[in-house]
Amino acid sequence: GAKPIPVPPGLPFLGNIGDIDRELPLRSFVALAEKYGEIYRLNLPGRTMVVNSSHRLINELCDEKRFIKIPKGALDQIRNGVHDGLFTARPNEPNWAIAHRILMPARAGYRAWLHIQECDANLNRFGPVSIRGMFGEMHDVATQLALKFARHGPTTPIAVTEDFTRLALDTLALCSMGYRFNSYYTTGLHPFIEAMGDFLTVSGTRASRPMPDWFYRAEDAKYFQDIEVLRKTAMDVLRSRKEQPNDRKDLLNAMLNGVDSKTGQRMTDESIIDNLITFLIAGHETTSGTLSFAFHELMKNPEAYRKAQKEVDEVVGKGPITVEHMSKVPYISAILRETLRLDSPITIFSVVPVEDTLLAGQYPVYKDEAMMLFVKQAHVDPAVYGDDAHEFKPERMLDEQFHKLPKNAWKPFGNGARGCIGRPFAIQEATLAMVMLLQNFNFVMDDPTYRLSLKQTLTIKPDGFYMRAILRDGLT
Ligand code: MNH
Repeated sequence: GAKPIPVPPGLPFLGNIGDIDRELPLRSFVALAEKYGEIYRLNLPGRTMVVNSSHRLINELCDEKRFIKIPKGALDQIRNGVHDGLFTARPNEPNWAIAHRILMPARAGYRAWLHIQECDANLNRFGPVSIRGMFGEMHDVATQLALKFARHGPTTPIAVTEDFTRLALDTLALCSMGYRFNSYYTTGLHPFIEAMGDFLTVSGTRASRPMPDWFYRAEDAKYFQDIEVLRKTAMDVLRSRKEQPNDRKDLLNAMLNGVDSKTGQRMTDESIIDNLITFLIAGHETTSGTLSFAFHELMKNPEAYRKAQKEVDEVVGKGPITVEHMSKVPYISAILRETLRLDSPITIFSVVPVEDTLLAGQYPVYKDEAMMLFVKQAHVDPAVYGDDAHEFKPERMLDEQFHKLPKNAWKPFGNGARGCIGRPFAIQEATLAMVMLLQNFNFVMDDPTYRLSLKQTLTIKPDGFYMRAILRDGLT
């Protein structure tokens, strides 16, 4: 029979809005899950959301016939800048399907690609572009990071997350459109990066403004100016590529030259610009957060650190790192998977039921109501990961164990057709960075008493996490 979904007691009119920490919403979602269990509903002004934290509910919500993605909250606000780009498109927006077919790997490999080998050379694609082919440019940017660490010497604290954000942004811009931000060689941030950061922050706050819109006139003026900066930069890159075509195997050429297999249509300039900006938005914080958390886990787990460095020394040694090495470091891959389980940078994403329905055969939920998939919490469900679910154990993510996980038990990249399109890109970039850094440096925590604290924007990342990098025997 039907069972009511628990609702934390709230205030009249404001509902549960006061139950959500404005700085770190994650903290509240975890606390409420611990108190109310695998499912609870929050009443917010003008809408409700149902927060799901167990594997069995997440598994059900991954059924794309019953539940679809409709961007809400911050994601809906991001549409002000990138419209129906891949990340923010609503169901049935034709530009999504066209871009998806042009940029997704061929159907045959698609399922395997989503669930199995990230580093399989044949499946490892971004539409017509092979991720392998991007290795050289990824290596170029990773080398700039290593050089900076070496320049710093062993005593300067490294702002870990900031430097990985530079890596992620520079890598994306270079590999997707041949553009160099040169973040390791400038003091301030590139105007595009500055504008993007502010645009994302305000997209987040705009989604839950306590005051009426006229109160935020100045903030909005700046917000729409920032959007202009983003679009103008992308438009300039597109225009110069059209004026001087080249045969780079990058995402911009894939979008410019791609023809949709189903409709025969090409992507419009608007849609190309939307998606160029989308790749930078969707790909930089997530990849940077993953690397930051991975190193934090290594600092806290010396045994795993030792094994990782040993693997790098045995597989790569002191010589140059090549693309072939990327699929030969199973322990590093497992570290990234385990990091994405415990520290998923995207902690939560949402879908809506296509019609009124019951969850787990008992909880009534409504058409178009936000169903939150709280994957970070489901990733520690003892029903799947056991009593040591909270412990960092890369061994459980080695291929053999990883492929035996129940369906939808590991969802850091989202789900189905709306799942991450940049996954092999991110994995190759993160693997390379880890291998290069472990090969060349010994890392220590700058403050050995540091306890993880989190910063939340669209994603989460460590706050105030500093390491120091000690060269092992000169850069290779
Ligand atoms: Mn990525 C969608 C996580 C790296 C481009 N990405 C998603 C979603 C998650 C996600 C979760 C689904 C969001 C939702 O359902 O609302 N992404 C990640 C993580 C990493 C990542 C954890 C790194 C680690 N993503 C990247 C990179 C790129 C990228 C790198 C670009 C090169 N992601 C996307 C795009 C989408 C997406 C584009 C939207 C896909 C679609 O809906 O068609």
